[in-house]
Amino acid sequence: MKAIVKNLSVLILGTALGILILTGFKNSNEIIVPPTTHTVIISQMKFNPENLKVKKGDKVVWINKDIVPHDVTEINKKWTSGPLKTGDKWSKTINGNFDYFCSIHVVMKGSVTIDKK
Ligand SMILES: [Cu+2]
Repeated sequence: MKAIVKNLSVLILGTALGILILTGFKNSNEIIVPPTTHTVIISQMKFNPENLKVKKGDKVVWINKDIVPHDVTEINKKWTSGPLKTGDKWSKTINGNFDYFCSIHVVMKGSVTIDKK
């Protein structure tokens, strides 16, 4: 009976230590994750994906694969990519949420949101 109690306490202590170590590693990993580059394809008069979730500091590249020019313009026109011809790319580092549209074809809309998870 004493042996069972002893084994049980070793098991519990071991599990607790394991959780601490794993949690520690997880946290240090989150700090050193490098920024990701996300791609939004402009095709058939649409931004794809339309609504993109990123981490703060990530980069987004828009690529125009349509046969007509498009642009990426902040919804209140705070900034714009300027016209992007077929095959043109434009990128931005993301530090806040925004909605955007194409000022040439105003029905084309998209958003970038920082996912705080
Ligand atoms: Cu357009």
